[in-house]
Amino acid sequence: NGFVPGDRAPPSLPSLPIIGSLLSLVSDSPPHIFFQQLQKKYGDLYSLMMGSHKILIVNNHHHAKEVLIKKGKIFAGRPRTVTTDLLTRDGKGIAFADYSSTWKFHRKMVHGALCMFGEGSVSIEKIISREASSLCEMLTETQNSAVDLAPELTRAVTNVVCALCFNSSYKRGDAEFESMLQYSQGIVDTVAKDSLVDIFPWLQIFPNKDLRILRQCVSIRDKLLQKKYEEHKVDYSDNVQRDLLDALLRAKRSSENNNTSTHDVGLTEDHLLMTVGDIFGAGVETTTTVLKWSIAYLVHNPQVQRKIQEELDNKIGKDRHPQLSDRGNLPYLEATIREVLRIRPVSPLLIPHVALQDSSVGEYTVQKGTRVIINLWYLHHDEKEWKNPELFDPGRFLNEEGDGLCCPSASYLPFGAGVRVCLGKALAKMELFLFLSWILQRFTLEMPTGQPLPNLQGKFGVVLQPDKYKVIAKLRADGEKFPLMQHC
Ligand code: HEM
Ligand code: PLO
Repeated sequence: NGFVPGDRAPPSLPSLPIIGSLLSLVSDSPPHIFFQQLQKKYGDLYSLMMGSHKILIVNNHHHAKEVLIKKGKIFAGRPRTVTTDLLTRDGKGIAFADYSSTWKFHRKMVHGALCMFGEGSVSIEKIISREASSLCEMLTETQNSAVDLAPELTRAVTNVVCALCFNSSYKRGDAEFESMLQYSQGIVDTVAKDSLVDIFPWLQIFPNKDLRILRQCVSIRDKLLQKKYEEHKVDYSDNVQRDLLDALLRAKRSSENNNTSTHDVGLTEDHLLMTVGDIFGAGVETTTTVLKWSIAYLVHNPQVQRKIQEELDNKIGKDRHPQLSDRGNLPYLEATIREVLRIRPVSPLLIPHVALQDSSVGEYTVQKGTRVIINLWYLHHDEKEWKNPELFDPGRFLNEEGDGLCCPSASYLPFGAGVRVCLGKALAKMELFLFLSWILQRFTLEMPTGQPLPNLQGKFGVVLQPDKYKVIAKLRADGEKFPLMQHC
C-alpha cells in the first residue's frame, strides 16, 4: 500500500503546553506501571512530552532490540539532566555519560581492569568467597533472632567491589561504611527519577528538598572518593596494579608521559573519580538489591528454597563450600536467580537512551535528540510472552526434564543489551550465585512468627528497591559441622 517503514510519527499522548505530559500530575502509579497501563491505550510504541523533551516509550522486545542492538550506536546517547550532572560532574564517568570517545575509553579501561581480576578466575572467586564466609559467620551469631539482613548483605557486596576498586574492605561498624550506606541511599532516592528539576531545569532556582539532599550526599561521596584517590597516589607504582583505581592512574600517567593531550579521552582527576564512583555505586546498589529481592521471594516461597537446598545437598553436599565451577550443576538455583531478575528487574526502565541522529523504530520515525525509554518492566511482565507474569516460578527457566536451563521468551533483558549493556553483568552473576549458594547451603530463611511477609511491590527509583523486612536465618541440620573457610 505504498507504506515506507519509518515515515510516520508514533502515537503521542496529548500534552499541555509547557508542562508537557508531566507524569506525576496524571498518575499515582510509579512510571514503569503507568507506562504499562498506557500501552493498553496507545500500543507498544508511543511518545510523550516531558517539558520540552520528546520521549519515546518502548513496550515490546522486538523494538527494544532494534533500539539496543540493531541500531545500538544510533541510540547510544544519554540525556543530560540536572540530577545526573550533579552526581557525575556534568556527565563524566560511564553510566550517565553521553556517547563519546571518552565514554568508550573509560568503558574499555574498566572492562580491562575487571578482566585483570579474571572473570571466573580464582582471585575474584576468592574475594567473593571470603565475604560469603564472613557473612555466614555473622548469620550464625544472629541465629534465631529476627534481623534486617540488609546492612550485612550490603557490607558483603560492598567489600567485593571495594576490593576491586580500592583494594580495601570494611569491618562491621566502620564509620566510613555507615556514612556510605547513608549517602548512597540518599542518592538512590533522588537521582535520575525524572523529577521536576530534570524536566524543568529552571526550577533549580527555587529551594528543593530532594536537590538539597542530593547535593549533600554527593558531597560526602566525593570526599570518600577523593580520599581513596589521594591514598592511591601516594603508594602508586608502575609495577603493580592492585585495583581499578591503580589501572586508571596508570592510564593517566602514561598519557601524560606520552605528552598526548589528556583532554582527548578524558583523564583528568574528575574523570577518574567519576568512573570509579560509577563502578563503586553500581557495584554496591545493584547486587545488594537483587539479594534483598531474592530473600524476600524465598521466604514467600519456601518450596523454592527447599528445592534449591535439595539441589545443593545432592550436587555439593555438606563437606565443602560451593564454587563457581558448580554453577553448571545447579540449574534450579540459576533458574531462581533468573526469575528474580525477571520479576523485579533492578532497573525497570534501564537508563534512558538518546537518538544521536534521525532514525526509526518499527514503522515510526524518531527524531534526533528523542529520549528512548525501554520499559523493561513491561517486557518482563508481557502476558503474550510469560504465563502468569506476576507468579514467581523459577521452573519457567528449566527445560522439560527439569535438569537444564532454557529461555522461555526473548522478552528478557535484565542487563540491557548492545553497546550500553551492563558492564558488571559477569561480576553480578558470580556474586549472586556464590552468596546465595553459601547462605542456602547452611541456613534456612524464615519469617519471624506473627510478622507479615515482605512487601513485594518495590519502591521505584534509579533502582527498584524492596521495603525493609526482617527474617530469621536458621542453621540447617548438620550446619554446625560446616568447615570454616580457610582464609586466603
Ligand atoms: C548499566 C543492570 C550490576 C555496572 C546497566 C543497565 C542495566 C544494568 C539494566 C542499563 C543498560 C542500558 O541503559 O541500556 C544490572 C543488574 C545488575 C547490575 C540487573 C545486578 C544484578 C552491575 C554491577 C556493576 C554494574 C555489579 C559494576 C561493576 C554498570 C555500568 C553501567 C550499567 C557501569 C553503565 C553502562 C553504560 O552506560 O555504558 N546495568 N547491573 N552493573 N551497569 Fe549494571
Ligand atoms: C547508586 C548510588 C551511588 O551512590 C551512585 C550510583 C552510581 C552508579 C549508578 C547507581 C548509583 C545506581 C544503579 C546504576 C548505577 C550505574 C548503572 C546502574 C544506575 C546511582 C544501573 C542499574 O543501571
